[in-house]
Amino acid sequence: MVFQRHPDNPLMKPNPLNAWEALNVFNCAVVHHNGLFHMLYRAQGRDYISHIGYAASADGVRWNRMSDPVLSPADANETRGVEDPRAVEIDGAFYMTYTAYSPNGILAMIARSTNLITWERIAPFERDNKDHVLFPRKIGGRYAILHRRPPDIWLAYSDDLKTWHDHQIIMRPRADMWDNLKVGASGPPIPTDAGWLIIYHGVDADYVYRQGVALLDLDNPAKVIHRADAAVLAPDEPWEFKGDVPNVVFSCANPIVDGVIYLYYGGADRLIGLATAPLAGVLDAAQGRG
Ligand code: BMA
Repeated sequence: MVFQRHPDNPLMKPNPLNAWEALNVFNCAVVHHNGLFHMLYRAQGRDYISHIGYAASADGVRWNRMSDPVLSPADANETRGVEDPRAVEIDGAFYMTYTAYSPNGILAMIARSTNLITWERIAPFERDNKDHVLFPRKIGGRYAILHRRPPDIWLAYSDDLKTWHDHQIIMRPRADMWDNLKVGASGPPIPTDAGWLIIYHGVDADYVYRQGVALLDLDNPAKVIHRADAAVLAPDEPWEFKGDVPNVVFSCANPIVDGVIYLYYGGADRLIGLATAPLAGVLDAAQGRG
């Protein structure tokens, strides 16, 4: 596999002292900003309602957690939780995409912050949609987003983060492969000279969640330059096979520090782990080399 697991995995476990994060801590956003790693992580208590917690780290491995969540259910669309945060910095502000969950179903949301702690909801993105993640810079003067109308990964554009245009499918599940059931974006697309490197999750008919890579055109990310055949991370450790939902490695974060991709992921919807790989090696995989 292209990514190597950190020897200290799992890096974060549920905290029985806080009811809201006593059962599961898993899918997380991570932003590296001004020399510090900032994590926003999905946590569940025994009521299975998801909140989003905050943690900071100097090395990306040892984390200092805030005792209260930074985002909790706030309205009728969020009564069952706020899930799966992904975060980017665009023009000096931070944007978090997350999924609101309630008896009404799921609703993809967008929020904004200037300090990563206090979040203001901007607007819903779309109902029955999730796995949405903003590109870290505008493309052709517009905001761009990857999103998921099941079972495919879509692309869309906006001038104001409220109204979205030019929706188009960019990647579908592939028959007879590890991503044959559904696909969704992982962390934010990574700009490189060769194109946008994207990490995504694929699900197979046995509901195993793996991570894969592809390369999109820089100016027109609807154009997939290459998509690697093989997964770059797949469940392999006991805590990835068994937890709340079995056989899951699910990532919402891939910050780059000193040329290394830090792939943070939830293992079996219960714990948080880290796998790393040199950017150059992942780019080779995404281009079908090496
Ligand atoms: C997806 C999301 C993730 C979760 C995964 C595996 O649909 O809800 O939050 O990690 O399923 O259960």
